[in-house]
Amino acid sequence: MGRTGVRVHPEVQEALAAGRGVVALESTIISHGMPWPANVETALRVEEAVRAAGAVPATIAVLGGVPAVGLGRDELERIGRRGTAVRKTSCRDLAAVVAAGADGSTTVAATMHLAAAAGVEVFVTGGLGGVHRGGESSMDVSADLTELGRTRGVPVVALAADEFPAFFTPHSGCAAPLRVETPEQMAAVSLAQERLGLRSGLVLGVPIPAHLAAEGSEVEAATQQALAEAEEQGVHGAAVTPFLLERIRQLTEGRSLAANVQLILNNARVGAQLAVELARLRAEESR
Ligand code: PSU
Ligand code: MN
Repeated sequence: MGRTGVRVHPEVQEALAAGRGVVALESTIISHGMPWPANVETALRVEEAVRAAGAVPATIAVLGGVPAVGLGRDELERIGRRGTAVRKTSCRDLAAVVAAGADGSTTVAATMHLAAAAGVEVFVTGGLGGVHRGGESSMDVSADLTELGRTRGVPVVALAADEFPAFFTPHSGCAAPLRVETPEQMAAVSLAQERLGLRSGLVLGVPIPAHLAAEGSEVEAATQQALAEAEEQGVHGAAVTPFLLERIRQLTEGRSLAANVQLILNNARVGAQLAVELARLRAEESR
């Protein structure tokens, strides 16, 4: 364990030392985003997809108060089986979970923070936290966004699309400010950003593969219903997204979960390609 108090898995340590591509993965999606055992199966498949593309996966969580970068299979299993009994841990919760010696599943924000502390640059998720519908009155804005924008001006890029993708559909109605055609092009942007001394994160939005996209209809109707139920039942804050994901899964009879699994696998492949290219560019530069 290094000065940062973060435990880095030996395989991840070796990959970082050798300048290989490493992809960080969050764990709230495992504890709060999917039911057991689909959550553990998916986490293992995502790690496998990262390996198949030539990079090393580093799933991040807090285990008994120790932030861990890279989990063993038994550790993934522990987070997945305990599910929502594990504390969902965003940046604001991190210190308390560590001090309590508890287990915590890290959100995008907390995962990015720990990944950066360990020197892991590329991070893959299914869904980035954002501003909930009605956010103008609830002020519920995910710390994922503040953490990403810690230094201002986050380049927001869409992969081979003009629109920034939504979750279950490629169409959000919002134009993406920037576009790249390939993960390799994104690696070049990332390296240029660093060389320019711009220290903020970059977001690459990967559209859900066309054959999985639910255009409007089913998922949108389920989302509207789930949102109304959340409101009725007074669900708010950190509990909103887990509530919605589970309710939408029930209402679509599992079809939303199947799409969620596939889109994360696709994102993992893209992220791994990006990490491998970034490592290659760095190696080329240092020759
Ligand atoms: N969106 C999803 N699935 C998820 C999440 C978001 O489609 O599992 C999780 C991620 O871990 C994300 C977190 O970082 O929810 C955001 O939570 P909050 O809004 O409480 O910051
Ligand atoms: Mn939220």
